[in-house]
Amino acid sequence: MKEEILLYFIGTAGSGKSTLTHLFQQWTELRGIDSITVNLDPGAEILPYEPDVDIRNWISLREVMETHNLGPNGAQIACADMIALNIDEIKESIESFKTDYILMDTPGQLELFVFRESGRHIVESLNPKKTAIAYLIDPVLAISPSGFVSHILLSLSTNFRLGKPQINILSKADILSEEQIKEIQLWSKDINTLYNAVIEENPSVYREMSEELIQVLQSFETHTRLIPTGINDFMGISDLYTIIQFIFKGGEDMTSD
Ligand SMILES: Nc1nc2c(ncn2[C@@H]2O[C@H](COP(=O)(O)OP(=O)(O)OP(=O)(O)O)[C@@H](O)[C@H]2O)c(=O)[nH]1
Ligand SMILES: [Mg+2]
Repeated sequence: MKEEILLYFIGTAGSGKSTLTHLFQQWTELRGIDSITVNLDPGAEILPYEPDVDIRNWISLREVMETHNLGPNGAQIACADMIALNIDEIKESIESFKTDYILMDTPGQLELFVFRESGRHIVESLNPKKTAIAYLIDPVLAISPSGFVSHILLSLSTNFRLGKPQINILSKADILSEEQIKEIQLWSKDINTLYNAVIEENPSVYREMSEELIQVLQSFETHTRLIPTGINDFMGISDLYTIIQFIFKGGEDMTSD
């Protein structure tokens, strides 16, 4: 029996979704765990991996732009809805692979997948009970305390919309120093440190609003923990894998099957 766990990589544009999809696949391959990759980005021009299922076989951003005389943003919206319309065929194609991990690389613009109905429809149409979300936090955007808080709020919105187990990832952590990683992790673990850092960053702007925002984060404390990942030596991938195994199998490791 294959696990057939769907793992969606979601994050802001350029946060490293496609790279992490590829890294996770390489990591599973090295450990003899079956996985496939699914590209859900109709506008992807170059991917670091060869997708097993590719939305571009059904929908092409360029074609939609030309046929409907749309600019790139309008065409992305049209494409997002077209993916949902083709979901039965996509599902059939995914199910033809009997595999343990189905790695779903989502489109660059997070809002297309998270805020439009089509993204939720896709998640609910494929195996929703075996679905987890890897939410990528781009360190370029999370290096300041206010940037970090904003990103965590976006992660919470994603969780609110999709309602699936979600793991926060600090992607591209190899571009940060060890001190920077520790500092961001401290913000994620200790709400008071985060609050003080936000106030220190800009007291006049943040003093009033931060208290309430931090209270919101405090009540969702588990969503503020995060795993640093990076391209060097599969940084963080085994931690991510362990958490997913824990979510679906209570911690049982498939490599020991
Ligand atoms: N140093 C470093 N660079 C990374 C890492 N992951 C991604 N990048 C770089 O960041 C850029 C964006 O990476 P992608 O994997 O294409 O990000 P994405 O989220 O799929 O991008 P879109 O689909 O266009 O939104 C590329 O130049 C990658 O080489 C990482 O772990 N470390
Ligand atoms: Mg991508």
